[in-house]
Amino acid sequence: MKIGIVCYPTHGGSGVVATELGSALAESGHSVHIISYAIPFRFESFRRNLKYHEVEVTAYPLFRYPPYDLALAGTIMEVAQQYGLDILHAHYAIPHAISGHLAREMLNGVGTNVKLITTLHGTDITIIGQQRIFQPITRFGIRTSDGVTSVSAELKDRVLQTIDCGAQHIEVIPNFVDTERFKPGCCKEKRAHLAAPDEKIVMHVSNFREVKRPRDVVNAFAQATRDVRARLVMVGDGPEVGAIRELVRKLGIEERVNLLGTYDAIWELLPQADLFFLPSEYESFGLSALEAMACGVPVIASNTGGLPEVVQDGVSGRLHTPGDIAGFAGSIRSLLGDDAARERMGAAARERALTTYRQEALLPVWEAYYEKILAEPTRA
Ligand code: GMT
Repeated sequence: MKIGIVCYPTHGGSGVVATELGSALAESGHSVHIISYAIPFRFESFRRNLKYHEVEVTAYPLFRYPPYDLALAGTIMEVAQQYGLDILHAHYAIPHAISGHLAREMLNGVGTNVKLITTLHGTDITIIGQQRIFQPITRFGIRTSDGVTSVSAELKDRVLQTIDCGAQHIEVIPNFVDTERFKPGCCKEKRAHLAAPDEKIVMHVSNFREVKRPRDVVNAFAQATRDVRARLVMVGDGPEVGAIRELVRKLGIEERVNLLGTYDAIWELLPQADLFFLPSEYESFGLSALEAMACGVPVIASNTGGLPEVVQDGVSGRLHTPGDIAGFAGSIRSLLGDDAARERMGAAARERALTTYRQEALLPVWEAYYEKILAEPTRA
């Protein structure tokens, strides 16, 4: 198949999922075209069948807001025509589904019949889709897509509650993980750079937005480890970083917290962790938790959104209500002090990643879904 994939290039789960799906499809022989406004951070260039097309957004004095959505629609149209795309897979409803729809409309009658599939990743529904002005356009993007997928069952239910679009129109296809790259025991030499040999490592990876509740990460860690040799490793960057630095200083735990900033090869760091901690307000899925699980690391996370579908409470980790600092601290403390329980949960986490979320198992699911949509009449 000839497949176009539209995504955000920035650090965030949707870009990772889109890029890794594109790479895996190219690897299995499809011709894949990634369309974005910058090279996505996990994009591996120089691969046969995998091309990157940049959306050029031109500034012009008349445009106070350069029309990215239109530049994207134009780029999609060009790529679809030049390479005869069968499928356009938009990751994120706004504006990607809308630009995809516009491109498909423009292509109508030019001999190219491209099918539009939209994958919903969560924030397109929970945050953007909830803003009054974006609601009708999100609904429109979903309704006019030939196929719509959701990364978790919880997100699908949420969409059905807010958007009248028909349950049969949305397929749940969970995110996958490359279990060859994300695996226990990788890159052991990195550990010495993160912590002393007798220190336990609690790791958090995110884009430090409020929805990730990074302050809760610090507060719960501080509460849990007052008399425990442990280090908090926080990876990523984002709007809350300044506040986190300040909080770490206020709590007097600077010596036990590493704020690493952005680190792309995250599969090198995750296996060094004793616990992974993600106390988000909401996660439609929680890809970083799955990546930690694939590395054999137990996860302490919140019990909202799609997280309980990924992390089984008491088996591969422990879940608590968002904001329950005492609950999170209790789990961190008890697991850091119980090597056997941590080992058991880590093994269960790896097993879950292998049995339910392995890239090789989910790639054929995507291929079958594309085939199904190709066989159906266009929705627009
Ligand atoms: O969570 C973020 O800040 C990024 C966001 C995105 O759109 O890239 O992630 C969403 O999509 C990921 C991949 O499907 C999911 O693993 C994340 O849970 C989801 N984030 C939220 O729902 C807050």
